Amino acid sequence: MKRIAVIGDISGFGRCSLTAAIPVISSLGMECCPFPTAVLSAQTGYGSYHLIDLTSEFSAYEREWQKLGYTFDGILTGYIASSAQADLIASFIKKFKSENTVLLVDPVMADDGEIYKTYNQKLCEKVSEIAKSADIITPNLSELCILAGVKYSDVIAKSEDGDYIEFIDSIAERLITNPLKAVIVTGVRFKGEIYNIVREKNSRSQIKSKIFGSSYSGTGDLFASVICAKTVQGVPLKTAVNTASKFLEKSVESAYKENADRNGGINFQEFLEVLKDD
Ligand code: PXL
Repeated sequence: MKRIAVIGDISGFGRCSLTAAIPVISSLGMECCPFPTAVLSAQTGYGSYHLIDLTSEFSAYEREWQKLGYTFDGILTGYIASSAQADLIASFIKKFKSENTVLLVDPVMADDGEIYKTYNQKLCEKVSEIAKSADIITPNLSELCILAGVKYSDVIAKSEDGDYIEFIDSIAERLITNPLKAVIVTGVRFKGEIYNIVREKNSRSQIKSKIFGSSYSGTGDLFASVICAKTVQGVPLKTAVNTASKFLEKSVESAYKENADRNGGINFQEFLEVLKDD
């Protein structure tokens, strides 16, 4: 059975990070091995939460995995609790990534032009370094801007231009340097629809979906989990993005129709079957 290590937090509420990755990867018939970076009572978008940073446990946890001698077909990284932990993750990747491992770095840092409450510039710089070692990255627009050193407000200022998608793609293209093979810019809003832009070395494609309400917690984590699992299965990237977009569209629509709180995430549990379509 294929095996994917997922480095991310476990949050009691928010349907994000590990509570998104475990069901997605498992439903696609793969073993999901969680490497928890933090435990939170709820994701940080909630007004109040309790956060247990697991940085001090990282090395002991990793040592036990080394003793087991397992290898991974995929490694997926997401929410990082501290800049010291980012260094440990970089070193984990060196130890556990083989030539055949798909490394997907979801550079979780920011949304709507604002970095997350528990992030700072130093951590963002380290996330950017880790992203350079990936095969695939899945930034949202805010994260793309941080990775490329571009001002978010300058990009948003162009959001009414006819060539907005091409403009964003040109920023993504600049990030493609060996070993990074693909940049997928997620959740770009343009002309009343939402786009996922797939930039590979010599090609671009985009998949659009309907917009339902605002941005919901966990969508980026669900998206990255689908792409990582499908890529490990050998599914072409564009097909994987198509499936992930359909899965998210249905899950967001269901949450929207329920009038659900954006912090609580989306109703993906109802649509895990959609993932098996291709
Ligand atoms: O979905 C990204 C994410 C993951 N984990 C935690 C978060 C967030 C975004 O706010 O707070 C704990």
